[in-house]
Amino acid sequence: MSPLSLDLSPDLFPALTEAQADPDGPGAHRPALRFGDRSLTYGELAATASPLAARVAEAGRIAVWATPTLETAVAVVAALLAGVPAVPLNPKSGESELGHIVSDSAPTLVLAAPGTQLPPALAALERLDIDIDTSAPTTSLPSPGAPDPESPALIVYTSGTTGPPKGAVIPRRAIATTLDALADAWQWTGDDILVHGLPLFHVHGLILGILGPLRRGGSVRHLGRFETAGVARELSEGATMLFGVPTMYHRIAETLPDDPALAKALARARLLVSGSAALPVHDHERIAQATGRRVIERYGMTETLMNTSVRADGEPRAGTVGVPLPGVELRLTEEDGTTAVEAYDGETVGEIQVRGPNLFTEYLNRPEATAAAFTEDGWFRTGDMAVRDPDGYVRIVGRKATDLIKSGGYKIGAGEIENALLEHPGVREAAVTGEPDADLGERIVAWIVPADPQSPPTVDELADHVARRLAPHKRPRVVHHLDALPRNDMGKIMKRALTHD
Ligand code: MCA
Ligand code: AMP
Repeated sequence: MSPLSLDLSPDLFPALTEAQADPDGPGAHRPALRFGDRSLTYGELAATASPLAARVAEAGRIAVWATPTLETAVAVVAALLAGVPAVPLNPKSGESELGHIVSDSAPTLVLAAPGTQLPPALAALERLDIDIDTSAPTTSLPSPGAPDPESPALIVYTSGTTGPPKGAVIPRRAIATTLDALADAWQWTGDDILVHGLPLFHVHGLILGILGPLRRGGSVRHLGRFETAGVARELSEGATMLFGVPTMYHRIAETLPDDPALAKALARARLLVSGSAALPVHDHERIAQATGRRVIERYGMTETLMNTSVRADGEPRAGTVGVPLPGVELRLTEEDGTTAVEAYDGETVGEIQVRGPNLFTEYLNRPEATAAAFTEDGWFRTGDMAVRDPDGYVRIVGRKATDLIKSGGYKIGAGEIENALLEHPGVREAAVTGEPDADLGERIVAWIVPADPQSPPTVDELADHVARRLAPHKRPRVVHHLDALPRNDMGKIMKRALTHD
């Protein structure tokens, strides 16, 4: 069989293409992916992903059971080689969330690691095992041709304030653009070795954390699950960059006083990057003090990929997300959502709006939601509120919607949890809020009016109920029982009045 020759335009993974074209060349022997004791070089990745790409090439859309494993990385690379859109599924998603995602995105196939048991919600889908066989001959695809840069690469589900999650359609162009902009900001090259333990069904872990190193021709070592010991080990064994959400850096900051090896390992890193939520200044300072290194923050969103970052050659100022990335237009707007705030004074607050080739194309099957997300002249409304320092550094100060909660770096809509709680027989009324949490950033709090005040459902019961229906990270951590929810004259729940004591 002839080797797979796909002219990706723009070629998402030049190092992979090169390894395919010259399987005996030095590029083919460079490390690409490592998960625990399993790893693939670029040549091996090409050998295992290209036959899989050929098998999925005719599928309209595929789902990937996105466990934190080598199989997930190979499946997503195969989908991208084939030009077939992939929907990464959270393997901890509950029945109701999975059911929604599958019916909304209508994949024709689900790819999963061999031996994985899939839940009933996926039973109707044809299953394809992701076999990692590096001895397989590379295969040519039936209809190669360069996939259109505007064509969908990934559909990533993200929560809104109300209703079930929406599928953000992310084109190939946005992935290439955002990764190249980050390469510029971070001086990220093929010599970098990234370490992280992020989940692989979101932008941070999958696009930045797996596709990022592959686009540069570098490598990634995934921890399987986040642990400070794994971070210390990899950074002391040659890894140069660490990606994490603030909860991970908080746990690092907590561990540092008793773990000199972790401090030493972090001190060796070229770049420590935090994102997905704000890293509190206290954690920034504790890490800087123990390691002599400053964590830098970048700011992004599922719909926009990355918008700003502190640059590797810039000043790492705690509490800011840096400056707009190359190619990203960023403005702050007044309350009306269209008048631009001109001030760079560190105090005038406006909503962040962005424009550029890093943006998604649409919410799948949701034209009204897509239209509402953009201004008439094409700015995407992020809902994040910020100020700009005189030198252009952006500081995020809050968000427009109080019904969006960021917990552990996951965005969670209060509405979907309220709906799930209302399906519990012991719940008559429910409201959900977020409250500050040193570890998670925010924790989910449920305020419920029990159906039977004599035997209200317990926090564990409601947490299990939400975890089973939606996902464990959406479970309430605290439950308050009330006789009635505070409502205004219109009957709307007044969440600001929900405070204990
Ligand atoms: C506990 N567990 C349960 C229950 N209670 N499972 C089922 N039912 C229950 N009632 C399980 C959990 O599943 C988990 O299992 C374990 O107990 C501990 O759970 P938890 O305390 O919730 O979390 P954690 O393991 O301590 O996780 C903290 C974390 C995690 C590692 C920081 O939150 C995380 O990975 N966050 C990353 C989020 C992220 O990548 N966001 C990016 C999206 P087990 O131990 O088996 O796991 S934002 C994005 O992409 C934009 C573009 C951006 O800017 O980056
Ligand atoms: P998601 O929709 O899950 O992709 O989350 C996107 C949201 O995460 C953004 O709208 C911000 O509110 C938040 N976010 C991401 N990075 C940062 C950061 N470095 N600092 C503060 N908030 C952030």
